[in-house]
Amino acid sequence: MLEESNKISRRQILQWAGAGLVVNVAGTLLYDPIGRISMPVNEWMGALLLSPQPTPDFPISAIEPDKLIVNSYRGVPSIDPATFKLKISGAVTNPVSLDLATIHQMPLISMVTRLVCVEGWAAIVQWGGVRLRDLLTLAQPLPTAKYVYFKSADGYYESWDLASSVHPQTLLAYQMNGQDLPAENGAPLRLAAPIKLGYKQSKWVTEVVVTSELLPKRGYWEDLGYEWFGGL
Ligand SMILES: Nc1nc2c(c(=O)[nH]1)N[C@H]1C(S)=C(S)[C@@H](COP(=O)(O)O)O[C@H]1N2
Ligand SMILES: [Mo]
Repeated sequence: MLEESNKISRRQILQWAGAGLVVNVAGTLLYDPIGRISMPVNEWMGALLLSPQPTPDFPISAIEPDKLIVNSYRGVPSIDPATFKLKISGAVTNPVSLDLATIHQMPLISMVTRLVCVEGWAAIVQWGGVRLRDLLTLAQPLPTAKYVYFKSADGYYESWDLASSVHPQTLLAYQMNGQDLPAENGAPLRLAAPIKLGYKQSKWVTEVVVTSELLPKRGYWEDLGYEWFGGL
């Protein structure tokens, strides 16, 4: 499964190399074919190149359905999957609005990872969904892209750094423990990633907005005092 992402970034690196661009590990363009040191830091390419190693999967037999506690700050919003569209906009060259049929045609990634809530519980969960990086690639973030905002149908909101957003195990999931994602766990689409705490993993995501700046409203719990990065 993880082969796919390596292919994407390898292909992209080859394209950049073919264009004569030399990029260092931080994603700074060192020189262009004419030899000028010309371009500013390219956050999007840098994030793809620097994307951290995947964390190991648990075996499917390790899932803990009974340990997963539904944690929603204000109940379950109603969403009609037939008319649902995921919007990706902001600092991108190609804003998109995708229906669920389109998203379900994209490569389906499965992973078995641990969800950790700061309230003192954790559960090993199997998630199936699309990589956020594949969705972002469709929208083509601008070179200045640095953060990704998520808006949810219940009014919840979150912001992530770009590197975590393009991690190969950062999914917009639509399956959980081998079934369609239940409404209370965020259907039709929720964030799932083993690299961030539970509160970073927005359920009922309707909009993804790429930005170059961290905006004053950083996240529902963060604005009430929780730490922003929320890494694991
Ligand atoms: N939209 C939305 N997403 C959310 C929340 C929420 O209240 N609303 N709660 C967060 C918290 S604190 C946790 S621990 C996880 C819990 O996911 P679960 O309800 O599927 O167990 O969802 C996160 N995502
Ligand atoms: Mo949580």
